[in-house]
Amino acid sequence: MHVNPGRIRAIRSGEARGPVIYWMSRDQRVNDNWALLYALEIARKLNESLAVVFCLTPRFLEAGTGDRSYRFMLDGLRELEQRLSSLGIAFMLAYGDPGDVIPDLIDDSGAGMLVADFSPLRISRTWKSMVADRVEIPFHEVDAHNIVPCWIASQKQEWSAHTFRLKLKKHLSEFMEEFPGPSPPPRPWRESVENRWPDPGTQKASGCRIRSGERAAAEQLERFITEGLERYASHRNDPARDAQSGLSPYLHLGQLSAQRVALNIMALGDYTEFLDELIVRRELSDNFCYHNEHYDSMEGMPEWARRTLEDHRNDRRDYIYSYDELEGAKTHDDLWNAAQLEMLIKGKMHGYLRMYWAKKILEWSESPEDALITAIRLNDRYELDGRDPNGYAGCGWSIGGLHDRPFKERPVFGKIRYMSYEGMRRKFDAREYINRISRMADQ
Ligand code: FAD
Ligand code: FO1
Repeated sequence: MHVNPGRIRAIRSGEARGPVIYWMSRDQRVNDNWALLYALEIARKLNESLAVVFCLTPRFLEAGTGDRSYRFMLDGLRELEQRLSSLGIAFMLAYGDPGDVIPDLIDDSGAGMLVADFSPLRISRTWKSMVADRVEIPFHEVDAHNIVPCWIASQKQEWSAHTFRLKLKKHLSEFMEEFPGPSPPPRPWRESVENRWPDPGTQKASGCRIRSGERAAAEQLERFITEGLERYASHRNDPARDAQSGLSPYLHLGQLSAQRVALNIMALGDYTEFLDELIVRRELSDNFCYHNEHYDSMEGMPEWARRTLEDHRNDRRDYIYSYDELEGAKTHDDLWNAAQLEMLIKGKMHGYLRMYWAKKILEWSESPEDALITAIRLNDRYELDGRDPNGYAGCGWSIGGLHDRPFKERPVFGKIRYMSYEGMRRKFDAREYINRISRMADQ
């Protein structure tokens, strides 16, 4: 079986000859990975070897090597090294800026073909164009993250989930195929590889309670299917109950394929609410970041939302909190503080509270611009699933009216959808949630 050519784009074309390198970044898994399958397909065609390279940078957006998110990622990469080795595929952990490291590695190894996975984020695109400028071998990119490749789903930025859903539906049956298993390449990598792993002792003790890696991801999916899926539609917006899938940290780092999740769940029945979040909402975020270079600033927000926020720029704010006060969960609002603490402790805030959390940052900041910067900074610093298109779309939706419509006008928010403390208390048992988080903080 061949990888659907619609998933593949040539960043640099040419005739491939020699060993193949898959530069892995966003899709950190062995199973159900179209980029790995494509690299294997080329290696077979050339009767050549394959190595997977991960280029570790000291910082990635708001995260740095000592942080919990790095620890989580590195735990998964260690498991990946073993899985690849059992398939006869070399794994190299390289250090430094990919724009330098990848071309040097290609020169040193005599590789004849480079394959990369896809991300719409600015940083990943910059890395790729730096690499493309320096290499002279064919360089192909595979969208192994989205079910419908981002460049096929839509050729423009979509303004609502509704219009995007209609476009995705046209392509879903073509791309929602079962994955073949990966098989060993025809030849082993010429040299044996000894990776130097960062010393876990130098990393901050992690308060992370979420296990990392492909195995943990598959187990979490199974657990959700047996224990959570049936009550997802009715309880997913209740932070006092544990009815979300818990899959986002794994999906973010590509330790789990969204297409695998969709295939397994679609085989069980009609779980529209879950599949709509997993497919439409998630892929809409990639559409946003891919087509809008200002995805992380107010400049990238819809015109109506910027106008209404401008009209209310000088409205009186009852509270204004500094970044440090927000980071330290030191506001007058016990529900907001609990949500912030959940993120600090667990690395994963409940999805329903993320909306409330970001909207209150708008209410308590000097300006919408400050609010968006603060929300993204905290989200990217502390969420295990942060630094992801979903985060930019989520903060944009809450603060900048992205993918949303105008609501009744009110102070500070203008026509941006508002959420209140009282409204949250009517929807779920806020006291129960706050107590649960304070017990977690005491542990
Ligand atoms: P489930 O409800 O079980 O959903 C399953 C999967 O569907 C998720 O893992 C995710 O991939 C996708 N999904 C669900 N809701 C959304 C959504 N609203 N938009 C896009 N995809 C969605 N998600 C992130 O992955 N990373 C982030 O950094 C992030 N930051 C957010 C910030 C704000 C302010 C808001 C409002 C939302 C944010 N989200 C983010 C979206 C959403 O809240 C999370 O994806 C979800 O809570 C993750 O938990 P789960 O996997 O248990 O979700
Ligand atoms: N990708 C890399 O290629 N190298 C890194 O060092 C790296 C660090 C990193 C840390 C936290 C995190 O959440 C993601 C990180 N990623 C890194 C990127 C990631 O796998 C995705 O490519 C992006 O999040 C784009 O969606």
